Amino acid sequence: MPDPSPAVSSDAPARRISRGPVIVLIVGAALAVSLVLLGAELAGAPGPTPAPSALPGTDAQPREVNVIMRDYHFDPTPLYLYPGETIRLNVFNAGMLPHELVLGDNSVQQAWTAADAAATPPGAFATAPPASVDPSVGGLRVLLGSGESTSVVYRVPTGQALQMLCHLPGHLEHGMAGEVVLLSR
Ligand SMILES: [Cu+2]
Repeated sequence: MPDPSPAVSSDAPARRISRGPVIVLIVGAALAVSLVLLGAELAGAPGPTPAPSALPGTDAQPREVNVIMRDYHFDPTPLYLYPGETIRLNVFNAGMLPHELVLGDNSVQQAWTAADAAATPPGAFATAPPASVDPSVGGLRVLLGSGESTSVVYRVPTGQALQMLCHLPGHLEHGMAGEVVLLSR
């Protein structure tokens, strides 16, 4: 009498095979999702990176440049600017802490380093006096609390190496420095 096991054994591989495509689909879907996420990451999809290929801004039509401040870094870095162009700098503080954006050359950075150090309150509950520098220092400085944003129109100077730094006490030491790359027109 023939054993009925062939029917069973032919059933078993069929079940095993039927699971195979499901696993392949799950792995495939996970791979597709991670490729999409990787693609978004590489393309800088969520906004802050201004395309270096954009045309220089003018007084009549400032170029929109977005910078997001996070806890201890600027996004994007490097920041691409054309010397002499006019930008509308939209700054958003997405960090939990207050942050400062100082855009300027070395003398501008030094002036704000000193001003912020002088304004630092001596105790935890002391109120900080507002930091300021002589208007002749130039440059650009934005100070924002967590979740705040602002937009400023700014003419990028020519012939200066620029940096984007946060001089609030301890922040630079934590790496809150952004590189500025000046593009040729
Ligand atoms: Cu900061």
